[in-house]
Amino acid sequence: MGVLNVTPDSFSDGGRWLDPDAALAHARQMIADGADVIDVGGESTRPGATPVDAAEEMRRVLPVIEALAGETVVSVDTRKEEVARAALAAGASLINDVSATLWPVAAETGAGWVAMHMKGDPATMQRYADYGDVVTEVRDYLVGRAEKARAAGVEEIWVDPGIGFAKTAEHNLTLLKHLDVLVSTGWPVLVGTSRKSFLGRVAGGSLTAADRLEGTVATSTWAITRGAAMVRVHDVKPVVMAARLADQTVSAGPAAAAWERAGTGRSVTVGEGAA
Ligand code: HH2
Repeated sequence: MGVLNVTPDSFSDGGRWLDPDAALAHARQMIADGADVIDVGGESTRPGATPVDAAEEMRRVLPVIEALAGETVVSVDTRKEEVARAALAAGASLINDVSATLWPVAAETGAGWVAMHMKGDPATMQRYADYGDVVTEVRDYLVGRAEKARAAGVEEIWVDPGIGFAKTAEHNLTLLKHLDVLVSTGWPVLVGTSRKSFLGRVAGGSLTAADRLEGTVATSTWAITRGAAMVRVHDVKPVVMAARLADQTVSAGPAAAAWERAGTGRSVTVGEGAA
């Protein structure tokens, strides 16, 4: 899943793809580099980000979604029902929902749905980075949401531990270490570590977002070898290469199997991988 942030303030690429032509060119490059899904977002969810209203969010994402919809699978990264509905009408087929609340929209429209774990909202979430057992808590929350969505009739459901959302660096690493606990629930798992700040801290310094590529490749590869079915990244080309090697190394081909389980109707050839 290639990230396309049509925002002025995203933490690693804010302002770069605000112009629709620049956004489209970047999306097409990510597709050429091997992305299977383009995730279009119009509101930053970094800690402390300023919320935007639905009209502004739609103004940012809809032209890009309309232009891309015939070319690839498009997901919309939003917490707002109104934006999700408009994006689906414009051709998106997956709701990437960091609030994990929009399954009724997916049920009603037949769209796919990503449930991501977070506590609070982006403005407040780092206050809630407090867990007894982070792995169990995140798993139970996501399974609960996925079961609700399935009962409501959503067919394509993904779960995502929400790396960096109400989590310390230690929580992020623990969730990655025990990713198999989430994978073993049977719901296809999406993981987004791309350029996140814990990668810099773990490497012994803060590092700028652009310097977190190696950490992104390492953690995405780890996630795939632990059974993640999709990784959400800004730097598609290096991660696709690493993902393909990881998939070929893991003979069971978890990415392909999980995509089939998700009932997406899309298939990934074992050995080609998903990213
Ligand atoms: N991370 C971000 C945004 N959306 N969605 C899912 N499912 N999983 C994630 O880990 C995830 C996400 C944050 O990254 P980014 O979009 O690059 O930054 P910003 O929120 O500042 O636009």
